[in-house]
Amino acid sequence: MIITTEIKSLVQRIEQTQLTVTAAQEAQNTSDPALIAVLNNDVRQLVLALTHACEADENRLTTLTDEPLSPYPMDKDGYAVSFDPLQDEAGFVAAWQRYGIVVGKAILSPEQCRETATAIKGRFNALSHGQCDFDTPATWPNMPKDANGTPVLSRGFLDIYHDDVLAQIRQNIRAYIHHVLIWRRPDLWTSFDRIGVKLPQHAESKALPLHVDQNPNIHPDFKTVQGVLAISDCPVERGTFFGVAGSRQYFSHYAGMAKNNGEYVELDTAAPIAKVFEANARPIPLRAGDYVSWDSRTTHANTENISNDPRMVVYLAAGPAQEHNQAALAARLDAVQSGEGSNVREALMHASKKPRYNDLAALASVRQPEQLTLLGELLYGKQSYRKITAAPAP
Ligand SMILES: O=C(O)CCC(=O)C(=O)O
Repeated sequence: MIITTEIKSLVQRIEQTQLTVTAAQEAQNTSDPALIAVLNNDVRQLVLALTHACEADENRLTTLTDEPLSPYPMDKDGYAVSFDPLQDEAGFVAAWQRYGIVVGKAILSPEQCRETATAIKGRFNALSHGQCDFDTPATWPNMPKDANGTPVLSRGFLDIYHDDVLAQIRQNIRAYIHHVLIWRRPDLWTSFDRIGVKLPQHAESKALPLHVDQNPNIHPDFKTVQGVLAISDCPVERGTFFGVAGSRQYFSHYAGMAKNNGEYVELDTAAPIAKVFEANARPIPLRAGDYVSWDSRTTHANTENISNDPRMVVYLAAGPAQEHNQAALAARLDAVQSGEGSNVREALMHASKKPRYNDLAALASVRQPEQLTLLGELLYGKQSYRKITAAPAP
């Protein structure tokens, strides 16, 4: 086990202080240096406590093989069962090990979900100079497009990769703990990925086909994790994650389906294994604030939005920090600087293809600068974990 009483109380303190810092920033548009120092000190203590706990941890997670495929559990309301790793670490870890999928509980509070939804709608609205709005279908033909005529929203992806609204989620302390329990190490980088929006019954809100985002001919073993954080409830009809629990044990079947060296491999529906995947694929409906992570070897897709409300999610993940890899580090810092999304696997930059919408000037004009905490700076690669683990206690 990794979560100790000390870790729980540090997380609680960090959450409390973070709330106070945010309230002060909103009220006075300035940060209180004394509070920031308290926050940073607690983050340092947390990273150290997690380092010790992970070193002492005997639980080397392995992929369970030869298990019959069984669906991820649902609650009585038809939503995926979610686990709070601070309250039920064993349940969280057992779900991950068994299904290669786990849903974290209430990573964002209802208030944080509301603020995030408002911010996402606001950025979209600002990009279109007030001409296009999620909630008014008559305005959708005014969707912002780049010089090539490519819309900012396509196939359920909103091509915004860098903004404070994403930073606040990436440095969320509960998301961090969720990732530490999956990777069994505290020195992580956040992925740089997009926002997901499926407008109600829109042509760009169709289901994705079953696929994996890891090429077994290039990376045959456990390599990356992906995830979707629900900003509003995602019942099946609004569009939600759709996955085959436990399917990572059959990942090697994709070797013959990969058409090139890219990481996206679509399921060949004529392959014998396709019947197994199709029979076991299930929607994973998410409550607002819940967060599903999956091993990238898992067969997955998403469902169409046939409801009357927009699906709003954030694509989120983390993986081991590659601080020794100068090229990866430079790619990340460049991306933060330019606001561009791209696909650099070693740098945890997760655009599946070149982003379709490329008006970086328009994106920059609506971008709210990231207010990173110490944890955020570590997760972005702007500070090194080595400085924390090597420093003598203050
Ligand atoms: O939107 C989702 O729930 C899943 C999207 C997906 O298939 C992916 O990110 O690879």
